[in-house]
Amino acid sequence: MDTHVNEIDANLNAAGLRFALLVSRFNDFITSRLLAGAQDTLLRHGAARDQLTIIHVPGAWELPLVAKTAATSGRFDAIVALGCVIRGQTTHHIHVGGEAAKGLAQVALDSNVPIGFGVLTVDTLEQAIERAGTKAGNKGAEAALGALETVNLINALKAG
Ligand code: INI
Repeated sequence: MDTHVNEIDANLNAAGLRFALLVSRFNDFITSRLLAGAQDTLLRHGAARDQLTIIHVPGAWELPLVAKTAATSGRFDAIVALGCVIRGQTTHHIHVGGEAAKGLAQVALDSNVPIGFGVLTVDTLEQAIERAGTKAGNKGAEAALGALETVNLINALKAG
């Protein structure tokens, strides 16, 4: 008997796709590197420069609301959310990081627009640097790749 397993494997072609890159000003020293990684990744996968829109937000706390506005605008196929939450003397960072993660997940589910999660939550500045283009890679680049694969996957699924 001739049986086969159906399989859908998305490509990583960014040509023709429109991306919003949301980047927090808070901890800009780190988030600017995450942005550079995300932008570079999308361009190297075929995105057109004029299809990338960089949107600056105050901090990780504001990412979900701005992501929701971008997602529901109809202007973007995918979003990449970039931020950096570093542990402080109080529990403030826990609330900021937790709400950013929860809010972004909710926005993606509600809007059907994929959101790459590039918000670092770390204990020290050194850990942030490690994840912003040094020994632990660049989480902005990873988030961009995640958003790209997901939008192509959703489009492939819809195409049947
Ligand atoms: N915003 C961040 O992006 N990272 C942080 O580490 C951070 N901490 O710890 O305070 C932070 N706070 C600012 C917050 O995101 C809002 O912009 C601010 O509260 C104004 O609403």
